[in-house]
Amino acid sequence: TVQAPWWTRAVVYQVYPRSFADSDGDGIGDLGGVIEKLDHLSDLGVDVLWLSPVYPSPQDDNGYDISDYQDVDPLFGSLEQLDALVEGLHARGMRLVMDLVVNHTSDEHPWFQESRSSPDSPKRDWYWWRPAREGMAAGAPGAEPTNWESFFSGPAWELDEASGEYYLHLFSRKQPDLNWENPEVRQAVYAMMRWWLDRGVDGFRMDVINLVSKRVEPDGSLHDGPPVPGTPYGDRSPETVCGPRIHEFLAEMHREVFAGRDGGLLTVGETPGVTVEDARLFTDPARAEVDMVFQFEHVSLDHGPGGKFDPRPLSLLDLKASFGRWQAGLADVGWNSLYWDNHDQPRAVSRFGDDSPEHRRDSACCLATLLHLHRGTPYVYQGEEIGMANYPFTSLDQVADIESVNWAREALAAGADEAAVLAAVRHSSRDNARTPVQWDAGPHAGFTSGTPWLAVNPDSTGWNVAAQRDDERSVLAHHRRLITLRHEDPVVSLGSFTMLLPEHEQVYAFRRSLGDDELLVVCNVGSTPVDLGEGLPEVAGAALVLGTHEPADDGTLLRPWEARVLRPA
Ligand code: TEU
Repeated sequence: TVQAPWWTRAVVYQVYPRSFADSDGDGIGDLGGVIEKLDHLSDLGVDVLWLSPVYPSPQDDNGYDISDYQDVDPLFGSLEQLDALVEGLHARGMRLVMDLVVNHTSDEHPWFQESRSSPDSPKRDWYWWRPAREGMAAGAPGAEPTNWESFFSGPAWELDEASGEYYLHLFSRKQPDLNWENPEVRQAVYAMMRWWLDRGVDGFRMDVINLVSKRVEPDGSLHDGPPVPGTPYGDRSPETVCGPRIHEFLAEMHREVFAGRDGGLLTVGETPGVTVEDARLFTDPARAEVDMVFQFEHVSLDHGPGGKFDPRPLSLLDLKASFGRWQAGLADVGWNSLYWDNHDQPRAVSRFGDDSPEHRRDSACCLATLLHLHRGTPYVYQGEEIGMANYPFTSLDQVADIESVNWAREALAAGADEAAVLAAVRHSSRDNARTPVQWDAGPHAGFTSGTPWLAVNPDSTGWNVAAQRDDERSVLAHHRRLITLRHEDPVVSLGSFTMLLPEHEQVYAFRRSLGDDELLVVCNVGSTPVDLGEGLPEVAGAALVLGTHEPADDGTLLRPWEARVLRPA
């Protein structure tokens, strides 16, 4: 039998460096700050650090707009500090995964500058340049080459006055899309990746990697998407998500970059819009593409018809049906990654839990238990391990993220009510995840000695790492126990998954089995008690392996947000 890969037992921790820890007092987190906090990560027990981008960047999208792939932005430190970070992690038995953002560069990257310089530039074809729509004057409303909307509001095409042509940017206009159809582009990306691996990093989290293959005709034409009601745009997804050459490109990348290197590496593709069927292909080891992908289904269930800024309540039945399908779909082939939070999502305890003082600790622990006991590799986003919550924004001026800022501007311009716009931003903004990590109860939560670039959550006096470090009942201690359990118990890492009580409106329950061994997980996903009654007879008499409420009751009554991991008698 083949030995299971190391990452089936691993837990990954994401650092968003701008908001993690500031070592030089400029109010922006940096590599020095990450290095100072490495013991926090080893105490927590995580195996891998995924570092969001630290490369030179104009910071239009907080570093996801890269102007040099092979250096570190002075804002964050230096290449020497990056080397020191790798060394510090390796010395503690952890690995470093870098963010790889190659669907697009910054418009200030020399490749784009050269591409833009002239239609005859040898790099013109490294990006997506297209003339205005046939029969229309460049710059006229609706003359964009296709009807796609950008992720950050407005059309996905920007007119370059000098040449009269448009370039494609699925994200901000300062993030032009690279043309992966051009083999020179792909080889330049692979060479850059090899350079980082040779330097000692242990893998990549690949930003929107399933968008790199667009559906393009042999003559170079791209297609409009079907109209999106209530907007002037068409749906770009069928034209850009998991395009015709995506598996070819990832297999090529694997051959060119990863083949022949040792098995200590980790690759995870960020793949919005991916289906279970696509994910099986991406993560089937026999196909050699990537180890796992981030899917977005469970974090879209509370989006209304108007998208993420039009939220609706989450239905637990939908959540269970979704996770259940992903667990089943990748049971025999492929692998799941498991997450609630990252730098793009509102805080899980506020979104899926209950962040009122009464239930915050318990719901944060319950959600963590639920996630970490699934089959797959769990990802913990900075601050999640202490139950950090959404920020109580009271004004749009407090928001910095380009996605929220652009969306709010457009909504207000279209006549939306200001209070409603603020409420949507408060609920859904990515800045909820980007407020500084709360290290202690001191000024600016110990994040910086200067003025933080984004305000610290006022709840930091009560909710911080220092207050939780030695408290066995804390959210932090609970995460430590969950991580240890995954390391030590093969049922957690490798056991099969069976959903139980799929129709129960408040209980999330499942079984994990490996050989003769079995774990039963029962979670009360609600702020009122619930009695399991006759629903799961195995609960009575089962031994508690790990729970949110100890000492546990061995009856069938679950307290609000109580989660139990049980070993049936
Ligand atoms: O995100 C891609 C993505 O699909 C979304 O999560 C998106 O950012 C947005 O939140 C949609 O509502 C990745 C990065 O994680 C994100 O921070 C970047 O802004 C984006 O790509 C562009 O690089």
